[in-house]
Amino acid sequence: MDLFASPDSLTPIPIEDGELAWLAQLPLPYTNAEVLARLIAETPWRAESVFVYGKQHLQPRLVAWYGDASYTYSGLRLEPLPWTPLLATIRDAVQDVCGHRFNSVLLNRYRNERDSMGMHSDDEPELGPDPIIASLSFGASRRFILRHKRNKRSLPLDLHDGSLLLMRGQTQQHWVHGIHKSTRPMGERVNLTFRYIV
Ligand SMILES: O=C(O)CCC(=O)C(=O)O
Ligand SMILES: [Mn+2]
Repeated sequence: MDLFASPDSLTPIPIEDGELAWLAQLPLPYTNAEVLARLIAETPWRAESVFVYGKQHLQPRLVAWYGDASYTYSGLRLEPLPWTPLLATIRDAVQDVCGHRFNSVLLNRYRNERDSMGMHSDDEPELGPDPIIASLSFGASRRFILRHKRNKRSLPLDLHDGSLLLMRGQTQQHWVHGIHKSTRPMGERVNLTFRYIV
């Protein structure tokens, strides 16, 4: 079955050298506002330092890592927290829509417009070749930029409250993505990227 062809689920976003699909609102047994408030309140958020080009930096966002396996990200080893009932419910809803299983989730909390994520690919060896990554957003809309590694073409996507973006196929091989800082005041946003650690 081609899950990308089902009209009541994900809509494909055509891009070269990759596969993207999108759903405006993931069906959940809670409102988006309830999920955002609970994720902010219940998560042991961490401000992590990472090594980039041999220098230590504090990441401009807060993070938490949940799941069944540890993960190395920009030289940072993250030991997972056990799934909470809320995160397990969300994971199951994401799995139903994507037709794919996930065993880990990285939570990123962007406190305001000054928080960001640098351009990168989710291509760590633990993710295996052609990883499938489901990105779910709550709270303030932020612009997610995809940029093709070779021809530098860029695709901006506004990821709004409750939306789900699926990246799969060769997307991580050929594209980088990230969230820029903004000068316009913005509220809190929490993004969850569901992954499968091999
Ligand atoms: O916050 C986002 O939308 C992007 C998150 C992301 O790229 C990541 O966690 O690897
Ligand atoms: Mn990413």
